Amino acid sequence: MFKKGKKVILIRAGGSHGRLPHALLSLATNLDNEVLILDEATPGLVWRKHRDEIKNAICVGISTITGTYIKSSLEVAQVIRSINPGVPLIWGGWHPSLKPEQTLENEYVDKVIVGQGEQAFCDIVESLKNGKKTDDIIAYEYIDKSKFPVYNFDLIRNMERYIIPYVSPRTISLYTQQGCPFGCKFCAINSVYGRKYSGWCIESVVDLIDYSVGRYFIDGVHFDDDNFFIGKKRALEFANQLLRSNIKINWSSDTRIDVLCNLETEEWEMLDRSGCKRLLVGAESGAQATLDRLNKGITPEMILEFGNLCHRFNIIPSFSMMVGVPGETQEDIEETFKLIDTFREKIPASELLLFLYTPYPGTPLFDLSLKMGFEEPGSLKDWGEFYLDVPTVPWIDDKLIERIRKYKKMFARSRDISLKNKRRFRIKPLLYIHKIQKLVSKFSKVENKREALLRYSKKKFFKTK
Ligand code: B12
Ligand code: SF4
Repeated sequence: MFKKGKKVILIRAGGSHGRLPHALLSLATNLDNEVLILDEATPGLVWRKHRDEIKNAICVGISTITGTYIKSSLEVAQVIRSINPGVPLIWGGWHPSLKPEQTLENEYVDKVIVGQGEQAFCDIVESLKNGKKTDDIIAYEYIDKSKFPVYNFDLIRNMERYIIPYVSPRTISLYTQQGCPFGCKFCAINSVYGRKYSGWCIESVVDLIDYSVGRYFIDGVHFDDDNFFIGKKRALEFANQLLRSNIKINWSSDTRIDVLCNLETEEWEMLDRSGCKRLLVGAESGAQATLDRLNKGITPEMILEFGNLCHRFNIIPSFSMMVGVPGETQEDIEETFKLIDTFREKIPASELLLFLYTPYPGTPLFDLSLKMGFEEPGSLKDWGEFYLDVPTVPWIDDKLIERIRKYKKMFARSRDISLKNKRRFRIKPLLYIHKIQKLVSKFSKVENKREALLRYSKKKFFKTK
């Protein structure tokens, strides 16, 4: 049996770009055990300071995506092992889900969880506590996300570091929906989640935002969701509830051009009024042939129409595009640069995220890339050297890389969407007490509710004075 005080440690290594460690928060909120979240993005994080907790840990969960995050995760795993050689290291997240067998071969990996980890991780921790054996690779069926509680932010320390600096002075990221029914051929999502998708109900999302406005004084939310507008009804319901609850925030999200082009004028107006300030879309290419290769289901004309609609309703269109897609001709690439020039000319508020095509495992274009001469990294360690700005495929040359660099400089990567008038966030104390009571009982699983209530109110009143 484990001694009291033993914790489950959850780690995200590498940078965060201000994003909340959504995976770790979701795992931690759903666990009954005491959890310590160690996010390497925390300035000044010193592993040695957590020596005792690491020495006594039940297990350590490590989350990673493909690329340099793996390198950082392996470095951290090494540190953990040097402190506690026997602690089980359980890996999860996109890369381990896409390459479970190869991940398991690494000496710093004891178990791999494929896909959603909330329930599987709970079960592993229980098994470890009871000394029961489990498989080394564990994959559960996709579980409806609305079955999991929304994040308990109290599980992370110092929320301030998750305020996305380049989006707005006080914007946080949320992840409220998982999975996507579309089938873009460069995207790994289907190979992990099938085409299933689900999310928290909008009421919980709005509650969490309301809570974060009161507690952390945020004035913006960015949705890291796979596709916030998948259910257009859900997204519009969100806008509507923000307006009805009179919550004044600005917000932005990822979405699809075809869905947005089908919105009615009144629906666009509602987005505008609710504080929608940026929509990030996978425009991908200016060439129809490439859009078809990627199975995007859009045309260059729709991309421009979307940009114009954003312009009309005061929303920043943020275009994510790529060049070097397998099979692309020089003419196709020229079409993309031409379209980017048009954004600059006609939609000056546009933002551009321009990428080199990179093959990710589990995607249909990955297999095609292999056939076209791409050499797949042979181990988990080698996947850690898979850099974004270095071409990974033989058909991308230095000239193209140079051109991308030049174009990137011409666009603002991210504009400020902050609310200028912070005074709106002053909250009436009496109303607020009632609200905190409701929210504390909802979110505070780990600490004495009365104490938490007092702590929150003190902080609140201190700041609003
Ligand atoms: C936010 C985000 C970022 C952020 C922050 C990343 C970070 N370190 O947290 C930033 C902006 C930095 C980023 C950058 C990039 N990203 Co990104 N990003 C995302 C996004 C939108 C959300 C990630 C997230 O927090 N998800 C929410 C959590 C709840 O889901 P989750 O991570 O999948 O976790 C679940 C399971 O995986 C599992 N799990 C996860 N970790 C663990 C750990 C344990 C122990 C266990 C048991 C289970 C477990 O359980 C969780 C709960 O269900 C995802 C899309 C997505 N659906 O996840 C893309 C995604 C992860 N990104 C992707 C890509 C490609 C990139 C970029 C290359 C994009 C680009 N072209 O610039 C860069 C990579 C930069 C680099 N250095 O290599 C791909 C990754 C594919 C892959 N093979 O890894 C994704 C999946 C997008 C996609 N649809 O293809 N990204
Ligand atoms: S790229 Fe976006 S729309 Fe396409 S499958 Fe992936 S998440 Fe869905």
